[in-house]
Amino acid sequence: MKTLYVSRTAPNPRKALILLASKGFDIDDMDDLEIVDIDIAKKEHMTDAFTKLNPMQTLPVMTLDDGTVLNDSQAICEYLDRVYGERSVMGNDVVQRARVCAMRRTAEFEVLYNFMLAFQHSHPSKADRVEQFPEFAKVSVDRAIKALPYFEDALEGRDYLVTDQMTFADIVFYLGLDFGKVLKVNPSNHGTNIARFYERMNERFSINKMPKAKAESDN
Ligand SMILES: N[C@@H](CCC(=O)N[C@@H](CS)C(=O)NCC(=O)O)C(=O)O
Repeated sequence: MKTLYVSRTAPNPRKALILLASKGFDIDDMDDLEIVDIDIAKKEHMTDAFTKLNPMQTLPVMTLDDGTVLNDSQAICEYLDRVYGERSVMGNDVVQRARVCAMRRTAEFEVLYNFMLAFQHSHPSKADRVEQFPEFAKVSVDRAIKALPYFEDALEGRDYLVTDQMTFADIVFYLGLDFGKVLKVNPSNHGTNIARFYERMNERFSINKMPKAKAESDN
């Protein structure tokens, strides 16, 4: 049995959960893949057992049947994309794949990553995880906001960033916008195209719409 360790509210694990959901899979009812919920707030990702699995103490992590451990969301999503479902969200030909990659990396480095840095440098729960420089939080938020017009333009007259179907770049950009809300950046205030895009993605993939962790008594 393959196992995917996640926190259902954290952006990087959500990439994998949304990818599978977008391909029509019920993540809690898959024949060959078990989801294990790890509570970051309770520091379950820092236990000895989890650290043995992933010395980086981050989520998501995936283990394969042959014992392979994947400890990065991009690697896990590449694997899931190829193994599950017909259509590739990474792109269906060489040029499409390269364009999805470029857009995904821009969304990741300019938007999601800057919001994550802002969170790490300002939130009390991260104080024992990183050396915090609170002034860096605002700089990072500003940098993410500065990138948004690029995406507003890319969404002009279209539903998704790269092709007429949802790709992994859309998933990462949506997660960037969604995490920005934690930093009080409202996606509705940064252009009509972004607002429309966010609403549509959120309708399908918000934390509330996605399957919840099973109650402990169910396990
Ligand atoms: N490169 C990693 C980064 C993963 C990452 O930073 N995950 C966050 C959740 S979004 C985490 O596990 N944070 C726990 C912590 O910082 O203590 C990936 O993309 O998988």
